[in-house]
Amino acid sequence: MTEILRIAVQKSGRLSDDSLKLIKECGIRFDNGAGKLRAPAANFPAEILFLRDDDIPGYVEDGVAHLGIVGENVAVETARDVDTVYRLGFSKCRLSIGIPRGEKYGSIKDLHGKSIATSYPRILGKYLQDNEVEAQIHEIGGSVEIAPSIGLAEAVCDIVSSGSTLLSNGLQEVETIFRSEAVMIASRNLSDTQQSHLDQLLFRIKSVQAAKN
Ligand code: PRT
Ligand code: ZN
Repeated sequence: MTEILRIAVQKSGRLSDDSLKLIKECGIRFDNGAGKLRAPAANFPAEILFLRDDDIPGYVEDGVAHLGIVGENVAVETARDVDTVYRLGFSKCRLSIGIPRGEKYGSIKDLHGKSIATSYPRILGKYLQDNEVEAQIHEIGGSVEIAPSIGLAEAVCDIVSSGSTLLSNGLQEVETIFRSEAVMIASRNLSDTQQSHLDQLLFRIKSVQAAKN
């Protein structure tokens, strides 16, 4: 059983730069040459794995990786058995409902009986259930915002940051159902040694963040 911490970060995408920056700011040196999928740390008992973000919670649950950095939206949607140990404050976004621009909207109840396209069926399903709204959820993997204009669904539920994607697809944001930021997740089966490496890492992250404020 290895005693180092395997830290899974997104290989390439919106989380990648800030995840690596954070690890470097914690004083951990590693060589992330192009195309590398794993990189041992030079001066900390850790190894960095570069993965697709959607795969990270599963790897952490299985203990293949011990820590991971993902959007909270992905952590919650995948519903894996992992602990969220720290909120990292970057990659902030929201999961919102969008409907065609110009359509009237009073409340979430207006979606009763409608169809909604999303890549987040679990988070959306719970929100609808909590609000006693019965709607049909169409799960699609991406390009969700196109769904209303091609007649696939009457509304969408997708990640929004600036709002320009909704706008350019003729949609208006009418309801935010979840607010997200990057989080650090951890396996529930860490050895005592790994837990003490994690405690040390969290201490460094807190120090880095305190220095910025
Ligand atoms: O390849 P891989 O599977 O690893 O990456 P990915 O394409 O699934 O994820 P990526 O890199 O797009 O996003 C990673 C994480 O960044 C997400 O899970 C969120 O937690 C966070 N994040 C922050 C965002 C955005 N902002 C964002 N704007 N994720 C996606 N978007 C997309 C959104 O889906 C929509 O299509 O950007 C569009 C909306 O942006 P605006 O600015 O036009 O509103
Ligand atoms: Zn992804």
